[in-house]
Amino acid sequence: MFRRILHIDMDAFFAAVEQKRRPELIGKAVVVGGMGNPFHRGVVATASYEARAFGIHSAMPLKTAYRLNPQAVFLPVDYETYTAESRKVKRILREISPLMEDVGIDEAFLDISSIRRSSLEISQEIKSRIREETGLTCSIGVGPNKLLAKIASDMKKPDGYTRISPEDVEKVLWPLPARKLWGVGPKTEAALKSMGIERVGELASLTRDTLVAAFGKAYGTFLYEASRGIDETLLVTFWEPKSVSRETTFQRDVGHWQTVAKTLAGLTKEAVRVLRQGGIRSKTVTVKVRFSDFQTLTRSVSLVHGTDSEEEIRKAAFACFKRIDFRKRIRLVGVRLTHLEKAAPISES
Ligand code: TTP
Ligand code: MG
Repeated sequence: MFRRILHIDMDAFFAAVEQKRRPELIGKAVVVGGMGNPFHRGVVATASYEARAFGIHSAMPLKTAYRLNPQAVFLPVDYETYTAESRKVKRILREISPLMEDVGIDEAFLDISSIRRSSLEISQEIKSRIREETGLTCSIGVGPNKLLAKIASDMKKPDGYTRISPEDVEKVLWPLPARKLWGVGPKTEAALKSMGIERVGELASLTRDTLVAAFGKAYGTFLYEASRGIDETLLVTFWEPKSVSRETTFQRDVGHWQTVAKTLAGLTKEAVRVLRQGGIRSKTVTVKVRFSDFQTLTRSVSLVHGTDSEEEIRKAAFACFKRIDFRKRIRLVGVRLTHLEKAAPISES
């Protein structure tokens, strides 16, 4: 079975955050870098797509950027604000799947192999949630591994969605310059050039022995496999969740017990899915209800053993729910699973 990996990369990240906080900059050439003064030293961290049209790009001296477009708006780098936005994005991603690898301030991998929805649907949900909660856009790549997902996210920008399947390797991967492979930097690029290799396809024409002789066993093997779209590396997840929760606010306050119960069952199912996907068990189930007058009640049940059984957790959730006096209309219902512990590792099936 193939894995399904997403790579999410924010569009013109620093510049987009600046445009969001100063909407008068939307549609304008914005250059973020250094102290934001093109007459002082410093390089471009990023440029809005409008500025890129003038040939301005990351790592270019601010002075050069100014020469290319003196009308551009130059702004200083404000890491604190970008980090805060980055955290919001990562939180959304972790809610979709706990198997998230945080790669940098504006990118992450997400393993969605065990989510029973299409990659497109999941990506649309990610995009709309990021847009709602941060006002920003991202591009998403889908592939059977990190290597191809990362290449895919870069193929259509901004706000793109690109899928590369294993059959596409020849058509999509081989025409690309070799440095597009994650792990091929300028040094390798130069070494390959001296061997007459510029494209991934040309790299793929070399034997494993040739590559190992030129680059050593580990890196030579990496190049051999990468040029064929092969990448078995797993996501590196550092995240230890403290709770998994799902809640929903009704469009209109609800007076029917059955409706709330049905919603609670759905939310519980969702929470259990996330739990299982992370290979986690929970020992405490809490249900939260908010009434139309905003009075909020929670009820908890502790289990003897940690569990990831949907039935057990649903029963616990309903035991909580039944302890809530249902005399007013309900505005919100939610379930939270806490006292988490690692289950035995899930096997790939
Ligand atoms: P990138 O994802 O490479 O660039 P980007 O998000 O600005 O644009 P794109 O739409 O092409 O993805 O980098 C993310 C952020 O990292 C970027 O907004 C600014 C910062 N950065 C630097 O500070 N210096 C650099 O040389 C690069 C490449 C990025
Ligand atoms: Mg980006």
